Amino acid sequence: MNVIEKKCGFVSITGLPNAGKSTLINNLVNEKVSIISHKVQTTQNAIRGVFTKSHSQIIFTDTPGLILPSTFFKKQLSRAIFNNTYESDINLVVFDPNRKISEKEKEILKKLIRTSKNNFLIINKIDLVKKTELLKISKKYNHLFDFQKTFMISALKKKGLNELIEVIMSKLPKNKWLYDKKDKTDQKNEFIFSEITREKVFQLINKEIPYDITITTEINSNKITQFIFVKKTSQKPILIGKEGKKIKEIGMRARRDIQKKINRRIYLELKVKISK
Ligand SMILES: Nc1nc2c(ncn2[C@@H]2O[C@H](COP(=O)(O)OP(=O)(O)O)[C@@H](O)[C@H]2O)c(=O)[nH]1
Ligand SMILES: [Mg+2]
Repeated sequence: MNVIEKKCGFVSITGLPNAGKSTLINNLVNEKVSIISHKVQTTQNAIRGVFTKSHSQIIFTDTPGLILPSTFFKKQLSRAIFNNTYESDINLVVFDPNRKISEKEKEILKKLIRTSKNNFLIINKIDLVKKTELLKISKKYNHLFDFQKTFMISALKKKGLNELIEVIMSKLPKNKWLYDKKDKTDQKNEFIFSEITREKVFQLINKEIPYDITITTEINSNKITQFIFVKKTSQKPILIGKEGKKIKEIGMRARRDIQKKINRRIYLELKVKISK
């Protein structure tokens, strides 16, 4: 009998904040599993996105951007990223070629790359940078760090993603699949809906709201209620806006994305609360 053995592996997506990691995971698995923002540190938990094709399954994990571990919270976050990549089969290190890296960041990246196996250099946002510049950057980073392969992609424009998937698939270990063929993530709808609304808050409100707002979601058939918890009383009117315009716009955009995700109409109610 001719049985094709299944392959399955873990691929972590790492790099500095704003490099395009979340955009990449969403476009690799063709579904919004992680939220995008120009604001740094929006991805708080390690988020999984699953890609399955013929006999191969790739489990991607999006991580919060690497940050200099200055506070206890950041130290924990940073440790979580390192643990995650340590267990991965491949580590994609994503760079924004428009951004210079500091000496401290260089050290952190070196440590990350040293403790991970199969590191791939991913130069993202090639739609914004000249080819000659990209080659220079590739040379520089390959000299600085120990990469097995280099890819130049645009996560946003979906350029170079198929090639990346092909190479990853060729390196997957023989393993049982962990997810069903049709699964794209292991997150519950409640979590995904909260993340969608969090993304809209960041899109519509700039500096006044910190990234550590909490959103909870309750689903009651077609009625969804979300509580947005802010830390300070002063943040509440900012979220609500003049005559409730801000919160209305947040709700409209979130509802649109949620409906697209589950393919049916819903009623969305948002409530802003001060967390104790
Ligand atoms: N022009 C361009 N922008 C991108 C690309 N990939 C990501 N971005 C933008 O970069 C910003 C940060 O993206 P995000 O995925 O949240 O980065 P993360 O912090 O690494 O997860 C967003 O505004 C994205 O739209 C790309 O390939 N080209
Ligand atoms: Mg992100």
